[in-house]
Amino acid sequence: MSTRTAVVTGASSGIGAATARKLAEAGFHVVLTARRTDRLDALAKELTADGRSVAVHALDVTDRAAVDSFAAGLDRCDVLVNNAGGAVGSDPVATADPADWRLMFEVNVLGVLNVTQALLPALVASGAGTVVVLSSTAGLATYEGGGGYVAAKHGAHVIAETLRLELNGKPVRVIEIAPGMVKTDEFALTRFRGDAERAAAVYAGVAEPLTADDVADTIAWTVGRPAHVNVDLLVLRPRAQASNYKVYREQTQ
Ligand code: 8X3
Repeated sequence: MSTRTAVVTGASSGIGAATARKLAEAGFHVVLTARRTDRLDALAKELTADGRSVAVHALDVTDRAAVDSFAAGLDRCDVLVNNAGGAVGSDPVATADPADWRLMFEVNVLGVLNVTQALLPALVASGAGTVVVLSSTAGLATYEGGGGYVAAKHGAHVIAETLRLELNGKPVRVIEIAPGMVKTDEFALTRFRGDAERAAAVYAGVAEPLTADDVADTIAWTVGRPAHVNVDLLVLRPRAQASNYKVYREQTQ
């Protein structure tokens, strides 16, 4: 029997890369996917040197034909981690650019749909499949300026909820992970279109925002539960964040 295989989307950085590491450490053969293969290659080299089993596949989750051909080439799939996603812009609904919204819907909603649909037959065939959907606390409650991202993450949340109902009776569980404030190299920077000052302000005075490792550790824990145990939805935030709005910030001067 071949090794259990986990596919991670958006594995080139942040939560995706950290999750790939944890699952490889847990003994999975991990298929690292993302658009930026140079980063995947570097991660694969590091993991291989540590004796882990990994493969790299360039993948844009919004490209359905590419997703289908990726799925057709996979020997097996036991775990799918739908991690690829992100926020672009922080404009109010009244003035937001529909192009930003389209982009966020493409990656956060249709990306999850594309990859999940394509890998579902293999996940069912595994006899004990797991679909992880990385949503966000933005998928459960809204905030001003969240607009398109909040709407898209609500979409991801609804995919997880609906899929769980539809798969009832099949050997596939659906786990939703909803992180709050996570400090990664890219999330806030992308949201603010490269404005490093605005990106840094998100975390200003917050003693310990979550790290990508914190989230990856949680994902690996849920995936590691026995197959009959389904962690439906797990919300995690740093202690300093009591809600999307209420964040404790230490005075810096
Ligand atoms: C990221 C959390 O609060 O920036 O998914 O929307 S938040």
